[in-house]
Amino acid sequence: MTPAGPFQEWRRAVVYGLGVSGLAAARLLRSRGVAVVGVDRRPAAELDLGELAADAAVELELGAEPAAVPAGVDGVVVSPGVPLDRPLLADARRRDLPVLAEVELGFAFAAGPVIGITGSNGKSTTTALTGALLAAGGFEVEVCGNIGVPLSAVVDGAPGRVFVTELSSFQLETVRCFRPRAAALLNLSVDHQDRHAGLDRYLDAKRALFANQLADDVAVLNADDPLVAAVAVNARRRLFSRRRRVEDGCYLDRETVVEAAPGAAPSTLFEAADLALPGVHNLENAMAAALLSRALGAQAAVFGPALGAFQGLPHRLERVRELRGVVWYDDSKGTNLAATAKSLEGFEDGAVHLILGGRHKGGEPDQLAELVGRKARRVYLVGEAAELFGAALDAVAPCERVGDLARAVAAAAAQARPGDSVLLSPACASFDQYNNFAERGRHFQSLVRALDG
Ligand code: UMA
Repeated sequence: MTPAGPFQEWRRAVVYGLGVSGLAAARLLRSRGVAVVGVDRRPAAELDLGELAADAAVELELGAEPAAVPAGVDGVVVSPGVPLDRPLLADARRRDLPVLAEVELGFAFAAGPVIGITGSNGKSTTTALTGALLAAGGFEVEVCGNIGVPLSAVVDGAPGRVFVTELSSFQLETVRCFRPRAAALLNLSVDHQDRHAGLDRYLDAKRALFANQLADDVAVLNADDPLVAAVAVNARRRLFSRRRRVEDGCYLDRETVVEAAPGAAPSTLFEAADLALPGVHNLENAMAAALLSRALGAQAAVFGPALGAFQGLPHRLERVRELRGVVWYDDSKGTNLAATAKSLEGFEDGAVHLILGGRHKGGEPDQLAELVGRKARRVYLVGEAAELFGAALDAVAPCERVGDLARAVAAAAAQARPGDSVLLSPACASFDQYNNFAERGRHFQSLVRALDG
């Protein structure tokens, strides 16, 4: 197919960052005959280049990032984790070369409707939920984007599939033609300020999701979040609210989520009790997912059963097992202080055995002190940040420096009593002891499953 946007003119492109998204972008470009200059600060030994390493039309600049764009390049595809102030990107802008997100490239080749989902919290769950609702409605679906599988990696294949794409603010910073058929902004709170230098820049990135939509597209917005409700859109604006009726969108009426549309009688989308996932934030996520699915024509009758069957994503407050009255939870995705605080809030006071630590990502661990003091019966500290967290929390709860997950699981199993919960929600990255949060979560689950019944 002929790509939308600038790519049809490209003969040679820089792909900046050769992680998951850069590799997918490089492969998509190569499959369309575009030569690639792959740039990454990591050496080849740390990358998984596969067949690209032997491709004569792929040049590699590895181990150090060049400060200037090589001659004869038509544009740059940038990975979300590469900050836009890197010298090579500044040089590209100086020369008026396009610097485009990997999702922008993927979008240009997508032969089916694209749904875009962003927000500060709940993006991955809403993306997966939307995929589940559409699949229940009979659609062929690809669930992709920031959730883990790049859009560029799934666009080749049968036409007519729906691409349900999670978008981070990093990805949205460098979109240009990206036009989702339906898009949702779930909520906004201060996040990623290390990268965006101020809330305005962060909001601008989030707003970019709607910038290319036209009147026949759909924009789904959270009416209960003032910053989100104030976002201006060209598309049909559909609101979701737990607190008040809306004219176009959906709202909670006692325990029923009702759809409203101008000129149509209100009708039931689903019941709050249909959801398997706990918490009001998941009700909001489900409302957004239902409106996005309706935008593609899914029938509401399938929503209740699909929401009941959706058990959530791995490593996000995932219930692993109950053993002798103690419930074990894997929240390995809780990689910063705010995420761990949010997870802890849902637990009963004084009944949590909390496993914390790993590689510290910033912020003051004593932000957690009040909550840990209230919720935790005991804390088990692992990884590089054990001492940092211990110093902040020793005064509020008994803290054991156990070092690693195997010892944390053994210690918690010895201490926990019926009615308690054991929660791995580390508030830290995993990279000191694991390749990523998923590997850490899988290791935790295997240790917990191996405990004697
Ligand atoms: N690199 C450089 N120079 C730099 C920075 C990075 O060369 O200055 C290189 C690194 O050495 C590495 C590559 O760039 O080889 C990494 O690129 P990346 O950080 O963009 O990571 P990917 O592997 O491409 O994964 C990205 C997303 N990562 C980030 O946004 C940081 C993944 O989201 C996403 O799942 C994947 O694309 C597929 O779309 C992860 C994430 O943490 C889960 N997202 C953040 C979040 O959810 O909060 C935004």
